[in-house]
Amino acid sequence: MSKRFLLLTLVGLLVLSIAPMLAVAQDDDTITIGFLPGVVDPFYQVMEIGVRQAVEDSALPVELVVQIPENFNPSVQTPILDALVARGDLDYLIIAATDKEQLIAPLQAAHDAGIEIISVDTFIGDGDYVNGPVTFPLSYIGSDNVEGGRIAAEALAENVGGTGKVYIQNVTPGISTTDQRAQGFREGIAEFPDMEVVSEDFNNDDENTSVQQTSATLERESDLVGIFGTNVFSANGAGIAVQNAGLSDAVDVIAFDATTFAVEQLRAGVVSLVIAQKPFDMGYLAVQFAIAHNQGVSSLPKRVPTGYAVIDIENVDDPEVARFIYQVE
Ligand code: T6T
Repeated sequence: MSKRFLLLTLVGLLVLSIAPMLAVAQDDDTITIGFLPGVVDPFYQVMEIGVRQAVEDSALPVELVVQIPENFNPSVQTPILDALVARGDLDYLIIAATDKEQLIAPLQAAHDAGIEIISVDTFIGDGDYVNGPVTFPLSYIGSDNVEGGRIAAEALAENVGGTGKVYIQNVTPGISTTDQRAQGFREGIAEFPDMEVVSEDFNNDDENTSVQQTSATLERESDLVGIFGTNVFSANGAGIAVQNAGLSDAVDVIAFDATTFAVEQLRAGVVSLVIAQKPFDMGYLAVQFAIAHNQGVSSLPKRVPTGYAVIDIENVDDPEVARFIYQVE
């Protein structure tokens, strides 16, 4: 055997023996992040754009696993979460929990399996990840929803001259965000002695249900002056019902979430205020938090409120405001 052949054989054997180690080393460097939002809607679609942009901008290798539930429901979201944990490769999970109590145990199990949890949009427990009953998630990045409800109440009260009956079109009890929006709204309306919240309905995140419930309320409460729609489908349905009843001049609608449909209704005079959240920022920051944590940053804030853009007919064409409309195309 020639010396040259012997040398090549030895190098070949060496490469073969360390190749698996090299592969493992490469895998270990990749940060694997799961993204599990609440449902398919324009709000979470924009959040996903933010998530993907942050992954693209990352100087470090990131693998992203996205799973989107068909319905906004903990019994749909939990098995998807369990399956993500069962993959065994996630380092981080960015999740909008669809129920503040029911998702605690499955997320605790994910955390026990070694996955770091970042809450976006919604929280679990009471959302206080420093002193509250649930502290294991790394952070809660999302709107201040009590404040959002108060913004809605103050605008509505001003529009109707501080007097009259109002109605809340809501999603499902137990969702942290929409519970807090209704709470903030009720607190805001309570400051006006001549105003009253006559009722609140829950549409289970279904626009048609929102239309039906709002239409029934409009028939029952002939002197209703305003409606707060607490999210995309609640607000869409409320607006459609008011429009169908020909009551756009008599009933003021405040829409939470800046879909293009809500903005159309603003221009049509059905909706008077559109409250835009910042889902892109939520998604982008969440990925950056995961990467920072992976790199050893140990003092990430446990709560990051992302703020609002409040859109009305006066400012809807201002590019600095219009950029917060949820554009998904
Ligand atoms: O309003 C958002 C989100 O903040 C909420 O938690 C659930 O509903 C939306 O996704 C809008 O449909």
